[in-house]
Amino acid sequence: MGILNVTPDSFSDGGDFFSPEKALLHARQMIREGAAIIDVGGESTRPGAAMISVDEELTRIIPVIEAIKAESDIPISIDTSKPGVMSAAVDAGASMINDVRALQEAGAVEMAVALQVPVCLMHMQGGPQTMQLEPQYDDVVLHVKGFLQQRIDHCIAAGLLRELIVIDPGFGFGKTLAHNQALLRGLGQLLQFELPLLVGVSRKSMIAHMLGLKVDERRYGSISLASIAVWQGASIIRAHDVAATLQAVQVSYMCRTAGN
Ligand code: 7PM
Repeated sequence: MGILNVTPDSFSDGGDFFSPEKALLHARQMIREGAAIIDVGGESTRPGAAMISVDEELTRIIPVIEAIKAESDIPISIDTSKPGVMSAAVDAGASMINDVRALQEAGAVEMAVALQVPVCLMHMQGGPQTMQLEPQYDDVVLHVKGFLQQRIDHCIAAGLLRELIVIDPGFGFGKTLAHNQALLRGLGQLLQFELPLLVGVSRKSMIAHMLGLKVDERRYGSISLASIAVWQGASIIRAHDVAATLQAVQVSYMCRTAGN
């Protein structure tokens, strides 16, 4: 899953793809490099980032979704928590919802049920404004599992088909380095849901906390973490550097699943 941020303030690509024209060029490159899904996001989830209106989010993402759709059949995922954005994005051609708030905003579950598209439910402790202040867990893997279980149950009870659900432990969302490391080591425990597991570690600050690298220096660490996640059973990797990440996760997957 290639990351296409259409925000003026995204932490790791500095809003490089903010104009629809630049976003389209970047989408084309990720498609050439082998992306299976393009994840289009118009709302920054950067810690402390300002909230934006539905209209502002739509102005950012709809032209980009339409432009990709006009020349490619690649599945487009919409990174949003707002029901109005989910609906407009799917109308414009998106075929998946990626919600870092796991459909907890008012009306979001109902909208996902109405749209009948795959949905990624991600764990986050606190909100984007506060999540990195002082994250705490007794057992982060158990906590994330419990949260995902609750959200899965809630969404299914509301009418979402189980086969449309993808889960994600939300690396970096209200987690310290030790929490992120424990989640990566225990990632296999999330396979108990028997749902596809999505992991996003690309350029994240956990790499900086281990190695002290700036955001544009985290490529090799990102690729290594992606490879570990696939080794642990992840089936979708959300990444900025598609070609390099794909090569790494393909060899990881092939070694993991090879017969002998
Ligand atoms: C600050 C912190 C800025 C985190 C940007 C980010 C994920 C996601 C993001 C993830 C899923 C980034 C993230 N991360 N969606 N959206 N899983 N499903 O690195 O880990 O782009 S935003």
